[in-house]
Formats: sequence, C-alpha cells, structure tokens
Amino acid sequence: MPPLQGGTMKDQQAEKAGKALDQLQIELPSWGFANTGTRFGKFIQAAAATSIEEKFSDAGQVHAVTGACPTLALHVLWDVPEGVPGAANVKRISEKYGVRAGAINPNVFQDQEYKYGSLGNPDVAIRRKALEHIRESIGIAAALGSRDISLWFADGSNYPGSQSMRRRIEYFEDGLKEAHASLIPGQRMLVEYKPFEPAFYHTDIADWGMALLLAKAAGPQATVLVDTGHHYAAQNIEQIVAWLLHQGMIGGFHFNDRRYADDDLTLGSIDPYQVFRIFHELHAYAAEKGKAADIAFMIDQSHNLKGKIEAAIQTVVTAQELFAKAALVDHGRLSGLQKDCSIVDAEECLRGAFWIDVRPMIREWRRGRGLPEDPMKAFRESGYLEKITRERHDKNMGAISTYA
Ligand code: RM4
Ligand code: MN
Ligand code: MN
Repeated sequence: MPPLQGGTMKDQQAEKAGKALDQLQIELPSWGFANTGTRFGKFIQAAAATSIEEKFSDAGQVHAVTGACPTLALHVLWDVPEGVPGAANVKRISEKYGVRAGAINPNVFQDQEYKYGSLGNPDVAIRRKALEHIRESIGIAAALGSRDISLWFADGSNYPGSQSMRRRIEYFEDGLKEAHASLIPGQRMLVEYKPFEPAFYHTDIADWGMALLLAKAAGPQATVLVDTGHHYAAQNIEQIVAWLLHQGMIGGFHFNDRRYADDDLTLGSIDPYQVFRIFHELHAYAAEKGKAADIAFMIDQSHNLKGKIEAAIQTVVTAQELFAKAALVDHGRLSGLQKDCSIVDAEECLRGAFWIDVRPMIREWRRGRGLPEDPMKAFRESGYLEKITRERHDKNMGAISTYA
C-alpha cells in the first residue's frame, strides 16, 4: 500500500486504528467482579465484590484506566433483587462511581420453579412467573435508562421424549411476543442462544437460527445476541455474524473465549484470529454501508483463577488490539481481490493486518486522550487492589466455597 500524500503509511494506520478505538465501548458484567465458581466449588478471592456498590466501584476502576467501559451489565436477581424500587439506589451508586447501568439481564433459571424451564415450561403458571419477571426487568431497564434487555434461557431437557420440543417453540414465541409488548420505544430485547448446558439433550434456543426466528417472531425491537463461547468447536462464528449483519439482526455480543465448551475464558486467549475475523466482518460492513451496525459489545466472563479486575482490564485491552488490527484491513483492495478470485493475495490482505503490531498506535491513542499508556500498570500502581483486599477480606473468606 503506497503512502498517500501528507502522511506515512504508519500515520494513516494510526489514524484508522484511533478512529476505530474511538467507537469501541465495552460493557463490563457485574457478575465478573463477584466470586463465582465451577460445578465443583468456588475458589474465593479476598478482593471480590460483595455488593452492587462494590461491583460499580470495581467497574469504575476498569473504566478509569481504559476509558472504554462506561457501562455495567446487571443481573436482576443478583444485583437488583428488590425489582423496580431498587432502581433508585442503583442510580445513586452509578452516579457515584461514574459508570452507567448497561444491559439488564433477567434471571429465569435460578428459582426452584424453573427446574423444567421458564418460558418453555409446560406449566402455564411457571411460564407466567417467568414472563412477569422479564416484564419487571424491562421496568428496571426503563427506570435506569438502560436500552437493552438481555435474555438468556437455561430451558431445555435432558432426555429424548421427555418434552415436546415443538410445543415449547410455541410457548417461547408467545412469551417473547408478550414480553416484547412491554418494551418502551428505544428499548431492545436481545435473544441469546447456547447449544447445551445446563440442558444436555435439547436446549430451546440452541443456535443463532432459532434465536433469529424467535427474535423475528417477538417483534421489531428484538435482535440476536452472539456469545462467542456459545458454539460448537468447529463453528464459523464470523459467518454467523455476516448473516446477522445482512439481516439487520445482530444486537450484541458477549465476549469471551473457549477451548472446549462455555469456558468463559479471556477474549482472544485461545484464538485471537477468530476474534479478529469477527471484527473484520463488522468493519467490512461499516466500510461498505458507510455506517457501523448498532451493536452492544459486552463481556461475559467469570474468572476463578485470575484477579477479577485485572482480567477485565486484560480483556478490554485485547479487544482494543484486535479491533484496531481488523480496522487496518484495506477494504477497497480486498474487495477487488475477492472479485478477481486472487485467493492468496486476498487472504494475505486480511492476514497481513492481523500481524501488524498495533500496540504502539494504541499507546499513542491513549496518550492523546489523557489515559494511562499501560492500563494494567496504572491499575497495579493505584493501590486499589490492596485497599479492597483489606476491606473485603473477612467478608469473602467467611463465604461458603463448596456446593455440597
Ligand atoms: C450463560 C450465558 C448468559 C449468562 C448466564 C449466567 O452461559 O452466557 O449470558 O447470563 O450464563
Ligand atoms: Mn452470555
Ligand atoms: Mn455462557
């Protein structure tokens, strides 16, 4: 690529990367700051957040060093168990720490009644209970000024013949339609899919096709949420993203990485090229249409081994690096090469961007915005971790770490 007048190729790349980074805001998950575990037990961290206030405080630290995380996704039962009346307190805390409430996640999987499902349950009374909870969540979102209601369902069955999969499609269509009717203008409903777990025979919303059809059935404010960890190992996720972009139906991402199943590992830790390819689809779409798709970028990870705040910072930095790299693909040149079926050159055009070291450009971008060049170092030097470790130690260490 020959340099254009008025700037070296490096300058142009830095400008492109910077423009992309200006647009990348990443939502943190409240549950990513609390102690969580595996099926076998919890490893308690002394510094983990023990309240909604501490979650906002921790998120504020990630935002302070990255400048990229102005919102925090909330899980209703874990964060706002009082329902709509609890919204005022969340608002107060959110203002105190300079982080807004993001997507509201209803919880229709934790209560005993949901053993055989929520919106897909054969018992109409339980379907109603789930619907009422989703409506309450929509009310919380309205009270907090949150745009997105993020829906994930654990619904499914473990044994062939034990449930009517087809009947449950109807229950889901009806329930989502009714929930959609409670949305206020401007709100969105994001429908998440996942192939298995906790159900191991059938999951009611198992893949993007099912999520897409249900979102379409629900109404115009419903779209699909792609959790990068919710696919089978060989799945081409960027192709799913391409399809959803084409349909105007991609509303959000849950970022994480995986090696085997829904591992919730740090984004890009296992396969950074996969994340790059997803970002490339988004940038290529924006270049072609002159406008980026309206997508909520959210993290959905829970770390047992890494420190929670450090893991969040590492994820945001990784997302920025891969997003910036993907922004450096020469779309004009690539589309010419694709037309000519110049396979090797087209592939190299894409792959070449992946290998550009964007870190110096990102440091520069941070400097220009008054942010620390190295967010992790800035966090470690802040003394915050030592402070919360002292303050929260006793509370966390008294927690139960076994599920037995
Ligand atoms: C699921 C899914 C959802 C999350 C629940 C708790 O695996 O990723 O987004 O809310 O876990
Ligand atoms: Mn998720
Ligand atoms: Mn998940």
